[in-house]
Amino acid sequence: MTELIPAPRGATAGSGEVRLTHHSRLCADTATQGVAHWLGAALRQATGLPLREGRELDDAEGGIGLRLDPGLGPEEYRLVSDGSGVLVEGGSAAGVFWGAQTLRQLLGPDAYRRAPLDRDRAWSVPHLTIEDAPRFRWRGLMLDVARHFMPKEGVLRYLDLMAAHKLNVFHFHLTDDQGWRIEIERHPRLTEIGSWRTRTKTGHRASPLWEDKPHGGYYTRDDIREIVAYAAERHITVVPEIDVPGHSQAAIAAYPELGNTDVIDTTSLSVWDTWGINPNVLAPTDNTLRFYEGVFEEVLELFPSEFVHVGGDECPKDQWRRSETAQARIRELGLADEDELQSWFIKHFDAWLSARGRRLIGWDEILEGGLAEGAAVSSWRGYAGGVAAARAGHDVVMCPEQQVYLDHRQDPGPEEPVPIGWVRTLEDVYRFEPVPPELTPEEARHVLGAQANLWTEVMEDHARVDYQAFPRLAAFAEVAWSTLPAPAERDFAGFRSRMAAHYGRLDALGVAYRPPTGPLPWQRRPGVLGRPVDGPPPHR
Ligand code: TNX
Repeated sequence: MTELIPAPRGATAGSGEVRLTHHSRLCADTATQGVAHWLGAALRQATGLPLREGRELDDAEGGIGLRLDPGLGPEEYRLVSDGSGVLVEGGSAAGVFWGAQTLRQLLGPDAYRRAPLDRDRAWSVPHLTIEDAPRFRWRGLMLDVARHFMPKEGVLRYLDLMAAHKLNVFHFHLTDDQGWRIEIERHPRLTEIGSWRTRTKTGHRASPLWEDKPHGGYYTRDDIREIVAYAAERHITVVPEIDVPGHSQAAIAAYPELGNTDVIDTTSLSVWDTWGINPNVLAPTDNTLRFYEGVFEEVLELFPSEFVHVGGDECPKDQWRRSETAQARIRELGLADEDELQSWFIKHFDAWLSARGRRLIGWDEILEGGLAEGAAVSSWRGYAGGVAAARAGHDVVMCPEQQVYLDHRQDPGPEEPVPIGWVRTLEDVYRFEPVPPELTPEEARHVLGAQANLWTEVMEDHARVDYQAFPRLAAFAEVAWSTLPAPAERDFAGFRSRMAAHYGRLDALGVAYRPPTGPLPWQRRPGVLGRPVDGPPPHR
């Protein structure tokens, strides 16, 4: 019952239990009313108990009480279940919310259902005390909704799944070569044209197979507002990503003047229908800068997050080398080469965002050619970028593809339905260490935390996303939240035995995870197309 994931810092078992009944109340102080609302709604639907809400904690006697304890750290909480009921205290509403997540786990898997299986069953929380706080303040999940669109309902569901795992940053990858997914009022063609493609490559880059069916969709401004508000109710920050200057073919298909028109006929480009690194990148012109300032202005209106992600990854420089316009810009700015031109492009948006009180974050390629002061880095090509950035005083989010790219297959077996060669097992994820040992304690303070990334080239629907995400996201959550020993000393067997209970929660939540024994018949997809198992990625 107390097989919690992620594992708490400390737990002391008592004897006895708190029974929740039709008389039990849910009482919260003013600062934690929002948490009480969330918890009440979740538990009422699962249990059928009325759990009447009140403001006076004394009224909670025998039930559930929530309140702030200013003596605790911002996301820290204490949960005490004893003869007087269950009391969850936190240093902030967020801390109480994470404590409420723990409480839900303590009630057993059926506490995750949307309707009671049996209205007469007993609900109880064992007597115990839990003291808990996260190791990192950035516990992220990136979802790529560009390669395969995930309708709004699915995104809200992922926010619920994140909350259940105490993850608190949703990195929303909204644009890419294969689709533009956010309505921008002043540039309507971005979604009119850029959100649909006529067909899709099935399998990975080298696959000869296609699905000849239009694919697309986008979020309206109100959809985005709803997603951001829903996340905020769950103490999750949404960090939007608009990828520039590479990964932009969908935008160029919509507005051909954004591309390198002196190198290719950009009017012939359509939203990309295959995977890989795309040569069609933005032109480094004033027109492009003004266009994207307009885009970011609307993005800032919708997303209150401190950080705004500008991508910056995988921007081939070939068109810039051949473009007279790009070369003229290099000369005019006195830059050494095309890498510095990319850096100039990113620095422009760094200054633009800083002037508006926000901070830029980008993939580690933004380090090449010099990084703007104050910018943060998502270190994806391994640790090196993150180490260099932290040493140079930049904040870092660690998301190396060698461990936390959940699009990579999770088992070398021939039945694995994922056409990507590299294997990242549940244990690999569990032994992921976000802070590289070579950093000094001072440098290590720049590691804001860790993030798992879900790129969706090979995940065409919900079930595929679930299959890739779980159970590995549970291991990742423990890495990001819990204070674990060094990778080699981590108790993976213990984690796996706690997972036995956690699979029950995931079942109740309807998560189509990869079963511990391997793919079920309907999950298999024969014909592995892609790079060989364990073949080295090209950039390592
Ligand atoms: C690299 S990670 C990419 C993505 C792909 C991913 C596939 C990053 C910044 N760029 O565009 O989807 O590999 O694993």
